[in-house]
Amino acid sequence: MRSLWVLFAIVFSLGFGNPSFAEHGDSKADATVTYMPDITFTLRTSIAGGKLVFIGTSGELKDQLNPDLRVPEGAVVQINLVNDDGATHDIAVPQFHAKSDEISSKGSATAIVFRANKNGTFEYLCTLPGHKAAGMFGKIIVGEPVAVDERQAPQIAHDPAEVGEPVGKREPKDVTIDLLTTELEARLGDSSTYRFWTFNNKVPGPFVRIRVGDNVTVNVSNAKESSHIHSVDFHAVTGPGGGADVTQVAPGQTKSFTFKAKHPGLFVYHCATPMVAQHITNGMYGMILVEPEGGLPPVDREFYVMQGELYTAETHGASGLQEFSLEKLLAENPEHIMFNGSMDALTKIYDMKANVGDVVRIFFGVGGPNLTSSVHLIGEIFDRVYDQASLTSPPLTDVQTTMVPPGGATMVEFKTDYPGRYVLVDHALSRMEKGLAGFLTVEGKADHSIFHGTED
Ligand SMILES: [Cu+2]
Repeated sequence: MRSLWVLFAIVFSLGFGNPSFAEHGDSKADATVTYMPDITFTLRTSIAGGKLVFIGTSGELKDQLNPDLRVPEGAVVQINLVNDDGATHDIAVPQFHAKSDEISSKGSATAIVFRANKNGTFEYLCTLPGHKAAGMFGKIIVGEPVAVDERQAPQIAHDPAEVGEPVGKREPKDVTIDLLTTELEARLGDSSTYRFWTFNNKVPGPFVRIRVGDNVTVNVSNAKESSHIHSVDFHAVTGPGGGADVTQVAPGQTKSFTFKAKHPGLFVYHCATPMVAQHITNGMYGMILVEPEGGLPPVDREFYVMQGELYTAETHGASGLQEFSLEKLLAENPEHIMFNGSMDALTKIYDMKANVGDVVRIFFGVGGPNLTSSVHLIGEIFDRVYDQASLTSPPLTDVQTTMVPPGGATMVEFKTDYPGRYVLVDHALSRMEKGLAGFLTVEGKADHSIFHGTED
């Protein structure tokens, strides 16, 4: 049925109260199609409050600016557009391949018709240059939001408890890191998906743990199903491009390099194929811990957390497959900001757990690509902050909030003293509204000398 409608944008001049349409030379359309739409909306163009807008003309939508258009899944939808301001406009719903003619004179009209054949939230807009930015866009909501079925939408969020094996007291040795770059549609939120690009099907990629002095061979394989070249730049590498110069890997191929880990520290790695910011935002980042001689001191719990942004055409909270927006990436205006790859990764999918009295260590990095994080754990104070992830400098002590730039990291440690739920945030707290939060649940006995409410 899709072929009957999705490329079937019909344009007409007037009289859309009782439309009768001719075919318009689309070879994919069925020549015998006649129809009545299941649902019709009429919008007019206008200038309101200095912005360009679509305005509803009848029923509940009357006089609403850029109204939400709600339709059942599978419905044939007609949107009429009447020019009411005398400027040139059109209307389009790109995800259903529907786009009208341009209309210029006041009173002229056009229309699009398409079948809303997938559930989700999509955009309608005027495609004339600058008009969307000036305000001409709204939402078309198809069906009820559906929960994303995990069998159809794999989970890419990285488990924060998967931190690899501490190196301990061993001598330097040869180590091999195998990275597979992939592109897959996966769960973004409960009712949304995104086409992520990953290392080893997780965001962030694997937490790599080696010792200073190790000779490390990195093999980067690009899945044959990929559509793009990928690569890797390890910030722990001394050498051209951190490895990216020699690992631009085409789909189905493998490239390798070997480096000596000269500096201990916690380092970010990421894909470095143009447009690098796009590869990073799509999920291609992770961290490598180069432990100092003798290894890091043991602690009770270790967690691996990375912050990243997604730039989608649809607004935060929309359902369905969310599409990448280059415009928003270049404006550094993300719709989603997340720990460990997807919405709710550290609030619903994984819970960081500890017991009262545990010493907890968090390896925290920012994939970004753009936002600096002001890392804060609500209700806790970091006993030690290894600022800028320098493991060879003495740590800062007794820190509330610490800053981590894109492509940077920190290591924080603290002893848990009191049970409860502690929330990891970026203290630029507007970002919490875009998904940025993680729970650390501490269990055990409450010591009321440390904290108590009036009812305790
Ligand atoms: Cu890439």
